[in-house]
Amino acid sequence: MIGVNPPEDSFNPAIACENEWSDDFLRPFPTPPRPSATPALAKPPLNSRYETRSRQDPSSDLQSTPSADAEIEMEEVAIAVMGATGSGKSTFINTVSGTQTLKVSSGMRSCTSSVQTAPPFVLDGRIVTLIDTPGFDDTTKSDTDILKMIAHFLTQAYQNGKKLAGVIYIHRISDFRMGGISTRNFRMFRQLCGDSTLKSVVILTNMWGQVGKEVGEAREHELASDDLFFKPVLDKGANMVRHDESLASAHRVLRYLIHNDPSILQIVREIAIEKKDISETAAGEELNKALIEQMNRHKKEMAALHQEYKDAMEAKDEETKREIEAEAKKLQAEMSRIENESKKLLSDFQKEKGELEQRMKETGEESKREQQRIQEQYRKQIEEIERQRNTDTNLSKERQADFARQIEELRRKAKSRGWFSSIGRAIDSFLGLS
Ligand SMILES: Nc1nc2c(ncn2[C@@H]2O[C@H](COP(=O)(O)OP(=O)(O)OP(=O)(O)O)[C@@H](O)[C@H]2O)c(=O)[nH]1
Ligand SMILES: [Mg+2]
Repeated sequence: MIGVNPPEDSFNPAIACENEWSDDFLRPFPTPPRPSATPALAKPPLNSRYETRSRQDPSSDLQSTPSADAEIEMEEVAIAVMGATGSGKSTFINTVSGTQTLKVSSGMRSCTSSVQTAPPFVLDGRIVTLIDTPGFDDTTKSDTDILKMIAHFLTQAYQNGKKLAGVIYIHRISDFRMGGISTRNFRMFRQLCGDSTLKSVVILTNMWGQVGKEVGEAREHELASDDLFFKPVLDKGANMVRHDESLASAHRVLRYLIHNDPSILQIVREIAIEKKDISETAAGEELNKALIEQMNRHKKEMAALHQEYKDAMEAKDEETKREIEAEAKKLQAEMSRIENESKKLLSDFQKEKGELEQRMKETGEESKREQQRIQEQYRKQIEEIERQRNTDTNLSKERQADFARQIEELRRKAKSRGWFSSIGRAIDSFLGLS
């Protein structure tokens, strides 16, 4: 198996035809585990079965509107979404969380420059929070800053008992080739995750509408079978899944992960358990390697410029001299930037982490009071809806369902004001990045 096709012996065409995902686009892919009737308790194995939800029962397992009792039992899980700038991370999260909370880019500049979350939503009996992360090729922040932000966020989440069910890595199938930036992003991603958590990784390919079917499939095959691209992670248990922009497709992707046991990513293990500094982590070393490579390249370029300058002097070519001087200035600035990045990477991350925790403790009380105030507002709104519901004794089924939905929505909003929504901002302001 190359990670994109279902094992032949488990493929059941009859089931696939009953399924609303049985169109040509989705057929070649393994369907994630069927949600259990008691989702909070049962954990079906990954990829073990094919989806059998029939058209007669379309709402059976999509975003549910659980009763208050059911909500108490629901497990909360978080999933991190990573990938290059402009790959569609925020769009995917907005689609699946049913909000427009996260800004989506409209041009070449990076849009998401800090780690942030969308309001949680319910899927298959889990309360799911998706974590949006900036790509390592961000146009406004350095790779060191991005690495630190992600490392702080995930470490704090782990230490505060937040369960990470997995990671989605988004790749545009429309990309003509896996260029330098994509490769660098993916290398960093690998070092953040490590090998032992790859079963909790989904490589999501999107933007299928931008390429012809045959071209897309050929690229997908290459990505899945080349050692330079996704093959090594697929061999170690990651899944590669197509996303067609629809909500059903996004849910399908999430079902690969939400029933997983919590994963501890390599970066979190290294920092929170092994007490390493960021420069000693695999991701830190990878970044440092990239910085050294860049620096060496620029040194060679600078040496070549020196030679050209000498030649221009001998030839008394003033115009070329000026051009070379301008180019050398730019190169020098870039070399200084790399040097700064390197220094920042060597800064004492564990000390920084301790200070961040202290800062969060100090502001904790204040944000708790703010959260209580907001939750009180939501509680009052819920009471008002319940009062309306109880006043009218002849409510139609549709109206009752509508009230239940409104109540669930308010509960969801109240929850979204929780820990996740403030941690990203706290890290940004602590690192002086906001
Ligand atoms: N056709 C198509 N366009 C998409 C899809 N996902 C995102 N886009 C478009 O791609 C652009 C970038 O999307 P974003 O969601 O901002 O990407 P991002 O990965 O969050 O980008 P950064 O925040 O800059 O890292 C936007 O113009 C989106 O409308 C998709 O699945 N199909
Ligand atoms: Mg974004």
